Amino acid sequence: MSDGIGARVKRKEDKRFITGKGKYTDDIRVDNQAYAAFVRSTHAHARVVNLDTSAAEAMDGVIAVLNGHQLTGDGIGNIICGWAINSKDGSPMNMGAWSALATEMVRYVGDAVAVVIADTQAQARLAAEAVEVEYEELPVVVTTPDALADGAPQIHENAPGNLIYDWEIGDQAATDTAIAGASHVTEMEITNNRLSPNPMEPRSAVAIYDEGEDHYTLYTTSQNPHVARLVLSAFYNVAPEHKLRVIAPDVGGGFGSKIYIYPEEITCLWASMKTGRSVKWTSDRSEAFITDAHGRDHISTAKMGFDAAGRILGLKVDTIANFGAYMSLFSSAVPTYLYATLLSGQYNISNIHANVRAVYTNTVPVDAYRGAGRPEACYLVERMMETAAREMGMDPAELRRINFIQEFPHETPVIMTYDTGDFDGNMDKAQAAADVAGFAARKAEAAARGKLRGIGYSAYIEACGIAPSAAVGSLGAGVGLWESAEVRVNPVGTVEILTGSHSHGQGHETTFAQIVAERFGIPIDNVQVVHGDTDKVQFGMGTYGSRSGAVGMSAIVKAMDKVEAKVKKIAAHTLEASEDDIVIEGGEVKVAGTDKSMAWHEVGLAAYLAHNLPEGMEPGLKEGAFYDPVNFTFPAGVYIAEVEVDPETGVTDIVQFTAADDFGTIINPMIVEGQVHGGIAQGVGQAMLEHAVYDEDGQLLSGSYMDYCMPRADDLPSYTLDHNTTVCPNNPLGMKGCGEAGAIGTPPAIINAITDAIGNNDLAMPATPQTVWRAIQAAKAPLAAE
Ligand code: MCN
Repeated sequence: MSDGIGARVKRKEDKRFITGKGKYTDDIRVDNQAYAAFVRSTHAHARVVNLDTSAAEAMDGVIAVLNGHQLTGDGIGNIICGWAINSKDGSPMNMGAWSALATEMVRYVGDAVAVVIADTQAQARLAAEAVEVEYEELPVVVTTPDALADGAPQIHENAPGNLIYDWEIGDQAATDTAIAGASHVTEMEITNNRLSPNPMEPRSAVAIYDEGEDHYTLYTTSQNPHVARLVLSAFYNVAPEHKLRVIAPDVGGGFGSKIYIYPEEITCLWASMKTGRSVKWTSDRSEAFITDAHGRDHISTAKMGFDAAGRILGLKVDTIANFGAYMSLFSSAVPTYLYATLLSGQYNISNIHANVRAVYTNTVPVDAYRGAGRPEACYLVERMMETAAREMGMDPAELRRINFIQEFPHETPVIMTYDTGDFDGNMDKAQAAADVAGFAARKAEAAARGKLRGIGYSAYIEACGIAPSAAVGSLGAGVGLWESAEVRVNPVGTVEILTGSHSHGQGHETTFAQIVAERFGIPIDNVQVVHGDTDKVQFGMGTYGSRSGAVGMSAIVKAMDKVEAKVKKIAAHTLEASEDDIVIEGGEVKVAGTDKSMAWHEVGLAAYLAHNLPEGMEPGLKEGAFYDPVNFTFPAGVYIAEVEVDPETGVTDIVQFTAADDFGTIINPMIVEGQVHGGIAQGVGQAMLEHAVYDEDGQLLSGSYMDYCMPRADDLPSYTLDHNTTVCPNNPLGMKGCGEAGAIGTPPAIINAITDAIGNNDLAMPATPQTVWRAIQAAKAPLAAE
């Protein structure tokens, strides 16, 4: 099938995107449109003493200036919501309340204290500047270690010492014993730098309250509109679920930052009801820097013990995760279930113990960003492996091979059961594609040009397909993240797929159509994928955790199974054959081994002509399914970076980058390669360029593209990609997720390559020229002292 599984079909959706015909939230124009502008705290921690809105209210075009007292007075938007994680002593996590508009206190620069609704965006923004807020400044805490220091400023009353939880996984005593008996122990302090997500389309919301119907509609830049509807109604009390429609139209990237329900959506819905106007808010880039949830921001210490042959005996990790000023929806799960459960990496490690403390600081909330916890785990494990190899005088690839898990399923001591993999095979492919054998010659040639050339590995593994109900239930969280689908065959044989997944750059309109084209033998253009609207799709969990292939497409397969069963019954009845002899092939429904057949569209029509149907069969051809995975999927791969560093300036070029990934069955290799390319670019950004930096007063210093450096084309090499396939046994298509791999595997490969080049393992991300230069000088210092 030319458009089916494995075909490099060009993305159907790109025609509208590249011709400027995409319809994003900010493109929505509705009657009675007004605009919102938020008044935001300029202090990182302060008491709100007085709010004077009189001047703003008198300005041209201003409809209302609304504050947090009015909002909470209406019983709305006091956010206390998060994935429940208990501390190791059994106590529940300490969650501070987050009002969508602050009342008494502000806790980070950007915290909203009021909203102006006006006829135009310019009028709203101007009036927001005229709102006078009197603050009483309070002491500020910004960094992760400072948050836990004795006497640190208290950010939420009910989180003593700013501690949200103190959680552990694994066997501490066994791990300590294993490491104590090791012949070599590698110890490191590892920081995972804070990142700003930067999707191309900033967040936006259009809220429409229909007083006649007492009904709300919200257009929003969401990765999971159904979850948004549920949370907005069940937790924030904005509107009853059946009176709220959430539509996420075209969304220009999210990378995790559009999973949560933000204060702006709550406020716009409420403001629409209050003012009787439709309310639109669109963030600009400056606002995005200080309000979009940041990512990463971990500080860890780790010890890895090895026996004399290089086999890992134990890994002990202590991590502090900075959650910013408030907990957002999934933040609690990121450094626990998504991070600590992957600390075994690709290795057979009998003893692992991880302790994770989560803390509040006066910074923007931190939550999932592409990879969410898994890049942090991979970075820690892969930096440890490379450093250990150097310390033990071993080849880093060989050390990895000695420890690779060989047999599957494999249960790790941090509760994951890896289903399949071929880690040696990935390494073979990566080493061949990167021409590792020729590295020494390339290094010598670079040295002759005055450049330091280094090579670095990363063998990443990821748990995708979030999340099987059974696994989530066993971890104490009440809700699994299955997915739903509906397959509708129209009387003319065209097919509509309604899915709970949401595409915001991943090409679902193409890949989802490909599996239908393959199964029913129809052209891909006869398949329409419908998503992102709670009025059209009954329920869905949305897109994150590289789940749409393994979970969302599996739900479609399940629904197609039911459609196929009915199609066979109809064809058997019409063609007077046994159902068991009916096959669907090349757009026809045939009796195997005969010339009897019906065209696909004829069966479609027959399904709606009730008088022709088998006795008792209901008319129509529409089936739905919910798919709950039995396990995560475990994509894995080996990435190899080669860099050249200028020792005079620290300027680093990535001269070669090789990625060998195992994503199980690949539906569309072109889309998968695009996903990997994008992920690597973000990984390069984290490793070498990006850093969200606060000063000691809690002001974001990197709040614009003048200071926050995004990867540009000339920062990126031309990648060499290869694939190794072990089919996932736990979903019907055999797929593993690909959407985050690049962002997970890349940072350690790059830092391992730079540290190899400069001969100093102590190098923090982002490896800017200055950081690299300093590390080169530090490596020289002992020599200079001699
Ligand atoms: N696919 C495939 N074969 C596989 C695996 C996937 O052909 N073996 C296809 C899928 O059908 C889908 C795409 O590749 O079209 C990505 O699938 P998957 O790995 O299941 O990931 P999701 O669709 O669930 O996307 C989520 C993932 C995440 S978690 C982040 S973050 C991310 C990412 O995707 N954010 C993105 N990629 C992004 N790409 C863009 N352009 N914008 C974002 O915000």
